[in-house]
Amino acid sequence: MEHDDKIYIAGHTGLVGAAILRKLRAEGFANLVTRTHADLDLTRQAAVEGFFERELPEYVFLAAAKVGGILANDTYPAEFIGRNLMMQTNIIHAAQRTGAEKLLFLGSSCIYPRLAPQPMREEYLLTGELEPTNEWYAVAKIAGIKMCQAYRKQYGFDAISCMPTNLYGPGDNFDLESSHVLPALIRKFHEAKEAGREEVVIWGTGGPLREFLHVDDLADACLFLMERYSSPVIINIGMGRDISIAELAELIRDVVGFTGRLTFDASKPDGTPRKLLDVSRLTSLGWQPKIALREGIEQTYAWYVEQVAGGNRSI
Ligand code: GFB
Repeated sequence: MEHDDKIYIAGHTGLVGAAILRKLRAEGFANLVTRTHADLDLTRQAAVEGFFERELPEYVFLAAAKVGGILANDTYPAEFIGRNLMMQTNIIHAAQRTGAEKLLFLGSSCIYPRLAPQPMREEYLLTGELEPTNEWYAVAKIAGIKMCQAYRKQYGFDAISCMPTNLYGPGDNFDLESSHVLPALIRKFHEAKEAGREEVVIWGTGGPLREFLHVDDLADACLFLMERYSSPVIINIGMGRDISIAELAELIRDVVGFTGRLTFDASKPDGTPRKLLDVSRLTSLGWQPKIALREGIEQTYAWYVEQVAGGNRSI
């Protein structure tokens, strides 16, 4: 990518899109195109095609998606499969039709089989049953990966797909019903500390293991791959190590400074027991994450207190 190439970031207000936008600006890319949901409904094919025909972006980061934590996925299956299929299909098709140079599509570690051998290698995709709580999102994302591979095969379109692990960082969703575990626990511990409550409830048994990558590291990896990677083969992006939910809760409790007790609500779903990525393919290309988990949680908590808990934003 040259600094004056036109780059479209789809989903620039979300956790990942905002981080990619920050990284592109920091690297001096000046010809960046974004559209809010109000300006461009990505589920409307005609609107998306009109936008691509007018703007003719050369590079596309497809970070727009309907995302959420385990409860949101389990509660809104139609939205997770429908909206994601519509948005990604419209963007991939329009980008190819209007001659875009390259497109990066974002998959997720949660679309691998529920009981895939750990750590999960890219070739394990589609080798087993999906996790029931988010199979709808998973099928949509798998379709997006297949569409990128098909458009490369038939049209020679340089579309690549990456598979990020669980992400967190500034700009995350802190709504307690729809968010992922890390932001949810930051908010729960903060509010319990501020209110002087004695207890914080953690969903599930605390036993599942999860890998967490700071979203700024993900953005760095996305630019790295857009510049250097061109293949139909998907590529994992992660930290290469995981932590139990119970250990994560203890870590966040310590960072926030909550002194009460934790209780585990086993009536809530645990989800996949483990989904650690094998990151050797990306490591062999020369990329490494830079932000350690505790440092990333401390930075995210500081952002949350300033931007969200401080009342500067509704959540
Ligand atoms: O982050 P999370 O919602 O999604 O849940 P997944 C991870 C684990 O944390 C589960 C537990 O075992 C939850 O039960 N957990 C404990 C909590 N307390 C909480 C809480 O207060 N809120 C939440 N949300 N979880 C998602 C997929 O799976 O991974 C999505 O459903 C997406 O599609 C995402 O791909 C990356 O990691 O289980």
